[in-house]
Amino acid sequence: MKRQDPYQPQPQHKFSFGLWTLGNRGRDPFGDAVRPPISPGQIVEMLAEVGAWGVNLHDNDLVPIEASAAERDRIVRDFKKACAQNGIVVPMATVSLFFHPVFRDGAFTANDPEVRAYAVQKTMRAMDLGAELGAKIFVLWGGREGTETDGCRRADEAVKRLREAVNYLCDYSIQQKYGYRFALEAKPNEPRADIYMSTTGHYLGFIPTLDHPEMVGVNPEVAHEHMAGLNFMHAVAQAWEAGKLFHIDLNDQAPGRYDQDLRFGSANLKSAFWLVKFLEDVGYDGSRHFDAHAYRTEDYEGVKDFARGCMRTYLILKEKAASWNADKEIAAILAELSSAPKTTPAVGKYSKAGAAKLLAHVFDKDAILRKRLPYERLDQLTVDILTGVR
Ligand code: GCO
Ligand code: MN
Ligand code: MN
Repeated sequence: MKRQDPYQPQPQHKFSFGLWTLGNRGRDPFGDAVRPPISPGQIVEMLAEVGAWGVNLHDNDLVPIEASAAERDRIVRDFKKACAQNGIVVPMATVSLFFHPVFRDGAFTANDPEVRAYAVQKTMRAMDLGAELGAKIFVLWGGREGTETDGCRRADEAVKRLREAVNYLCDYSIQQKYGYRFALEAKPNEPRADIYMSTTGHYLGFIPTLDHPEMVGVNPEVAHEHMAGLNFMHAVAQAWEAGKLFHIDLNDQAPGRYDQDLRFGSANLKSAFWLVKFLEDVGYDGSRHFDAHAYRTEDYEGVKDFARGCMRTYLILKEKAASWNADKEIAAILAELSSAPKTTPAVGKYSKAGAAKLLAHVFDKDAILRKRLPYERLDQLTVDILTGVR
């Protein structure tokens, strides 16, 4: 009997891809498309074939920006049918506020009030579309919300405009009973020279200033934090700890490069491992969304290889994380790291009596220093597990 592939994706893994990811035609700033267009219905079929669970979309990935109401309804009807036939769900929707030239100076933060109003209207329509398809997460990525010259507006004015727009959209969701949770996606640059809200941490600071902070969280992306030279898992952990990890964009990226959108785990396997381990350890139960695309050298068979690779790598790393957690030597090191003499005063929450005790305690710094911190061994054990020799 053939053994079942342990890395075969299942619906409970919640792997999703954007229409724009499998549908990416390999265009870049220097060269034209290398793959022919493929319809949303065909992408959904492809997703089912490779074993994914969900498909996400921008409004205009599905409905052309100039479509009439009747065209829109027909397209949505056909797409819903394709999703149902292929057993694919739509967990997240988003809006393109970057592709059309009208957004050349941004959308919610643009200087032209007409552009700002149009951006809010376009987002409301994208929310209608997503709700019709069953999406409960709405991602806002401000790709054009930024500057080349900071002479164009005061940067705090941009924050105020962004707040006004997000507040408006939250109220729209409440009024329409859509039940959306918004996930704000940060990026430091590209396509603008500098984008406002450049990291997940910036958004975590912004969210508590909103009218409905409980409706708004973040959508951190591997590539975006790596472009800023940051540790992605740390950003994810802070979002998680704040109850704000509403969605996640998985891909890969070498720091200091252009926005690469590489297959998950293909550039920095070890960072990907710590990330997967974190998500699995804490029990994150949202989508594992891949916002990446195949190499420009691939055809559509290669696009499937790319999609399968993203999910396979995630599942391999999930298995490695389980091995890491079950490893006796690692467990012993971890236990040793946080041991301390019984006489150590607990800090905890401040009390007058506790503070007096703490102030009176004499710390033996030489004894503290004698304690070993075998991080070299710990990290090598991790490498052994990751490379399959342990
Ligand atoms: C990028 C972004 C986008 C967004 C998408 C969803 O670098 O282009 O990651 O792919 O995730 O627009 O809003
Ligand atoms: Mn990106
Ligand atoms: Mn993204």
